[in-house]
Amino acid sequence: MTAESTPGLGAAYAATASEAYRAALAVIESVEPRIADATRKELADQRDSLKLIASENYASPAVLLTMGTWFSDKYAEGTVGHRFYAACQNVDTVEALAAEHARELFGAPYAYVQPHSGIDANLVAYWAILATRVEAPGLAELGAKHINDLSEADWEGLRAKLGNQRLMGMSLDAGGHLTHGFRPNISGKMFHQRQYGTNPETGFIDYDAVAAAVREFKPLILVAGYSAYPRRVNFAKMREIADEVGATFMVDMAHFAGLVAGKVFTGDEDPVPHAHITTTTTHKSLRGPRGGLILATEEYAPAVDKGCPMVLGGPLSHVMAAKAVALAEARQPSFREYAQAVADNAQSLADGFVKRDAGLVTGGTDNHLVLLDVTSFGLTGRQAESALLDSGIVTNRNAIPADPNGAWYTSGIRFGSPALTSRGFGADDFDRVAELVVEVLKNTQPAAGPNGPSKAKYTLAEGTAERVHAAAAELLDANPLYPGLTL
Ligand code: DSN
Repeated sequence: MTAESTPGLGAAYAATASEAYRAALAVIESVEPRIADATRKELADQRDSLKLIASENYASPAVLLTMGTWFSDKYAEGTVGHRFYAACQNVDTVEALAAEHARELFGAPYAYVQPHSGIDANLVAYWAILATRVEAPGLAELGAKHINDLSEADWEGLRAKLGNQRLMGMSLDAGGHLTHGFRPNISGKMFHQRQYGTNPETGFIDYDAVAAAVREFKPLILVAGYSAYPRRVNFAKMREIADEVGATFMVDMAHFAGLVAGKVFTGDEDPVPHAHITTTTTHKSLRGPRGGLILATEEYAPAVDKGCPMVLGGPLSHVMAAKAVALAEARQPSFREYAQAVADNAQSLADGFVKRDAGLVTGGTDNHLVLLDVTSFGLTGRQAESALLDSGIVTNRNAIPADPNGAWYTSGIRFGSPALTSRGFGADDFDRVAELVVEVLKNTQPAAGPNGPSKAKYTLAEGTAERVHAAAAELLDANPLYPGLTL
């Protein structure tokens, strides 16, 4: 796998893209030179660092350029063929194409491409489920067609029912996402919530324990999916668990959508045939523009279709256009090679840590991410993240199950393979990355602050940052980002 064979990222369009970016930056420069400057610096920084944030990637120039057009200037509330604004014929073309690519790519009966982010997608999904499972039957019971026809008292009764439903998702420290019912998030406030964790011994999902918790709590919605769980999920089994109590089964595949699109996750590991609703972002392993996407069964499609203006502000038509381009790229056969390389490279990174005695949550990975327990180096996640950044390695600190340092300082560092795989990094390169990470962490010591021990302060042995920077530069030079693109 090289950047050349990664759809849209090779040098084929480098000359044209260079011209386009040079012209765009000259126009920006004439209005606000500091923004042009920051834009150039951002490319340089992304080119010059080992980007290992599991939720990030590099979109192709075709995807990026698609976002900079006049579609940004158009209001288009509503959906294809049913807008609250006039003159949406070209937005209709864009939205219909993006949805068609999404349906074909994921084999879903229905796709909604308007969500601005993953959180928005989850909120639209929750409200679509509430509308389908609570509001519609409530209206039928009251013999009304529309909520505007209800008396004040009946409306208050229905509102109370909407606000009295149950949601169960994976807990944040086990690797779930904020929007899966974490109390401080709106999802934890909208619903009565309970969370399932992982087996404290192994770190893996214990399906029998999930089934027992679901039987006891009887949620309206069971959510699967994760942001920091380094293992695959059996979605067929999760659907059976949901069916037992009549729960709607929702999967948030934001992190691993690229592995689903690239057919690395198939059968029981492909959420789309098993979930009633599947949500995702489009910018992580799927390698599209920053945004969200929802796939649904026919039963939930009409309610999801009302996402804007029910939950969402006006659709970002320029981003929907870029989603269409990215989804077209993901439908190319070479995207499957990319997705397989993402999984193989994460495996190589995990093996590289294990053979160097670094502790991993669950002992390894079989998806695109690795969760390193940095207590084995005597560090907090915050100290490790900062020392790695000093050495040109960009990661993010992350809680581990039952984290003794809480969600701010944490005890873990999360690594992902999607971005560097897009640059063409292979298994040997990822082993070298593991070596460099371990070198930094072994040379990092916790330090005291003015008031005693600190969870943030650290010292890095002299020369480490320079040595690791130089070694990282060799890897980066061998696998250039946007080869041939010059500003
Ligand atoms: N920010 C995403 C992540 O890093 O996993 C989830 O919201």
